[in-house]
Amino acid sequence: MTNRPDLTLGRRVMAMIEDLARHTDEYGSLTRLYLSPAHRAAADTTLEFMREAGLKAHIDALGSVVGRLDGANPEAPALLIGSHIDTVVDAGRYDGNLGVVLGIVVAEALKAEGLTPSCPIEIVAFGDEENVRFPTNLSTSYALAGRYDPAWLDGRDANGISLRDALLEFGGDPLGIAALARDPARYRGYLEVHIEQGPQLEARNLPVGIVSAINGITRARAYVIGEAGHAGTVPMNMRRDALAAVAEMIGIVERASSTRHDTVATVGVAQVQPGAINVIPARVDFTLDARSPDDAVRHAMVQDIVTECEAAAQRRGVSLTLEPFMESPATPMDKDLMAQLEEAVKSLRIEPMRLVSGAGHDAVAIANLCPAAMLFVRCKGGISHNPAESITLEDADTAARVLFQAVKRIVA
Ligand code: HGY
Ligand code: MN
Ligand code: MN
Repeated sequence: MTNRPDLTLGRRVMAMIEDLARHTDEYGSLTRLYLSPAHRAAADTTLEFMREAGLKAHIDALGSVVGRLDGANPEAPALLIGSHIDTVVDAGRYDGNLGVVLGIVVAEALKAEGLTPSCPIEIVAFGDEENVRFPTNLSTSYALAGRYDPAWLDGRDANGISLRDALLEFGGDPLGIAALARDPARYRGYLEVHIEQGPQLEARNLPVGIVSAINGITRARAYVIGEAGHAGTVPMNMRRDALAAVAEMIGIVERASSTRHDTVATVGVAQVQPGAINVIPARVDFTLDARSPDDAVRHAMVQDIVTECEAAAQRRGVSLTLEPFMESPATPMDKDLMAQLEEAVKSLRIEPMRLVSGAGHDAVAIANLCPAAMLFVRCKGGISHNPAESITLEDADTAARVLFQAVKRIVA
């Protein structure tokens, strides 16, 4: 395959993406949370895709779909390619799914070109990258890196269902998790292709880019407790209004992040109790998601946010409880694999741009198993975690051809 202007690969990618997008837990939108019925259906479809591509495929103890092409020397260290098929709530269809489909399409293209890779190629569709349902963090990819925390099995979703019970319901096997850990000596590297979920490639009019590092993340749950009261009778200076306090705290979060370089922080969830138009809010539960490519900067920003929010709570006579529950380190990508991606990009006469990933990815976990690198694909308006998320057929085709060239360089 040299330049295939006929967009064959792109069409195959888009068709598989559409097939997967049918699997949702919410009619009318795309929501596919870890171990849900839609995740099971999407895993079964991915299994079919992998087998049709000639891969030996199975669904592992944690629900990840794993396909393997043995290659000329099945004992040689394998190349791992993957991403995730779980989604956020009311999601776009490319986040995660694109990287899994591209791996499978490249495996098909190798076969179509009669190319046998020198080593095994393993393609994985992870299931818990978004960490939306359970208080976990990249649990299915950390399992491959031998870093699954058994305590994650006791985590519960909003309906009180434990990850363990959901896993059993899905057809998974809590007792089979330890055996998922891969031997680092048997893996030469990991490639993940993912939509950029940001505006930089589009601004530079580039279809793809090479990721240099992935942001570190701190996530916390918080709640503020004030006092319910009659909205009509309690004077403003005598209130302990939990929502007014959180409004001030959200301003603190915004200032702490926008006054630093390359940092972001978000309050994505806020639940007000009792939630009546004529009652002064008694309690607000909210979340914090704070990120930076530099761990020391991130920790300093979170500390400032906590200190200033505690002072605001004191002034307002409300209580603040803030519990960090997830830490993900800033993760530099592997220089050699980045160079391979760069050569592949240049072989298609595309300018190789490097950029930091603001979003977290399974590559953060897999970087604990073997060298990892990522290729970003332009998405319209940088929009993601939104049903308006979109890529063009041409960019899907370009991403497939770049990945094909990179894989050929690595496993030739
Ligand atoms: O939140 C993230 O960065 C990723 O999309 N899960
Ligand atoms: Mn993703
Ligand atoms: Mn995502």
